[in-house]
Amino acid sequence: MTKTRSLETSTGRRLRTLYMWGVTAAAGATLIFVVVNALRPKKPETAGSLSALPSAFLPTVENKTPPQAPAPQGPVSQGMVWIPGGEFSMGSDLSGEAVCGVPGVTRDAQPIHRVYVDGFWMDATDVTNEQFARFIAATGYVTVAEGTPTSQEFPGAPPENLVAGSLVFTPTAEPVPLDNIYRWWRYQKGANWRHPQGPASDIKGREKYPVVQVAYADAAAYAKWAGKRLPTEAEWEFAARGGLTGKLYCWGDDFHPNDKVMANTYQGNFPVKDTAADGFAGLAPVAQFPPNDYGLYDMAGNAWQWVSDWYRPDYYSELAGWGDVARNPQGPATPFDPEEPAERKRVQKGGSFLCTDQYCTRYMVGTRGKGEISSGSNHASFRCVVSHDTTR
Ligand SMILES: [Ca+2]
Repeated sequence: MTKTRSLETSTGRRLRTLYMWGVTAAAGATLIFVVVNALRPKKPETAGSLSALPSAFLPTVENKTPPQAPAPQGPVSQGMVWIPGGEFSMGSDLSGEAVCGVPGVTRDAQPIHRVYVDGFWMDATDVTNEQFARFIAATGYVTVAEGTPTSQEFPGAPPENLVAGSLVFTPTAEPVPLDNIYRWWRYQKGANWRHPQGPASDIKGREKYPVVQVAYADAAAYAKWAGKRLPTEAEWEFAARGGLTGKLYCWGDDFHPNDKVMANTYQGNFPVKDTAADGFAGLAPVAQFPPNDYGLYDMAGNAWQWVSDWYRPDYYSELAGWGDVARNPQGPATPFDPEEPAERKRVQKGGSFLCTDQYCTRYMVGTRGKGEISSGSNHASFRCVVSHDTTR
């Protein structure tokens, strides 16, 4: 089970399976073994050492071609911003890894490799609860977390355990070893986008918060309804870098430039007490911090964002191995996470309000997260894009 490395990604199906079988408490030895193993820095799976691979960031070269049509107007009025596309260096280098409290966590974002993406339009913020509510009202769509798991999905599970729900972060009462995510994640009956923490919670007054508890299929369904699509990982990272070259964060190399807070992350002793020194304990409404140079908000922290690429930790090595610029990469053909070979995962980007330098640090712009596709959680959301060509 991956879980420590993917603390900030949705991990639900496996957790759900454990819950269904009522063996959560017994997950013990195997889980810890796997998690500890996951924490151990690993050699890359491709031939050669990381140090032998190209690792320099080369300048971002933006396209000069302006958009051929105004920003698209769909069933949601949210503003989209123009991302010019162009050529850039993608990934995270060893200096980025050194910032992270858990060595090896960012290894799947190496090596740095050269990528080109076409220009496109992108939502300036994550999709909000009020926007998602419009989609639900218009279509009657039922999200994955609202559906009752079936005995076909979970053969052998006791019927009383086949209940709808999703993953919810729960602070611990006191400091705990960071080797088992089940200490702070739980499967919560009745948790879904309308009740992000479970039935006792709701989204009244949270209209401008990112929608959470969305599985990949939910995000993709929304995007289709809105006449948009989910970004590729390369598009997302080009956009997040805002035209800058090789910076640690969307805004530069200083996490707090001039003592300014730039993103909603976690302060304090994880996972006991978030001190909210940045103004927010838990999720924040969208656009509470400065946008990047393309006008995009919250491309670091607050909520993870689904992108359309399947997850494989060796994908960057594959692209780098081509020895040429990867043009509009769409991700690997199939998913594979050696830490959880049976799970099908898509990439998530940006980190969340749970990211901390104690642990995951994946609010760094070149890093990667991953999420099992049928799982939502209360710290994962998404935003959409529209291709250049479709706006003509
Ligand atoms: Ca915070």
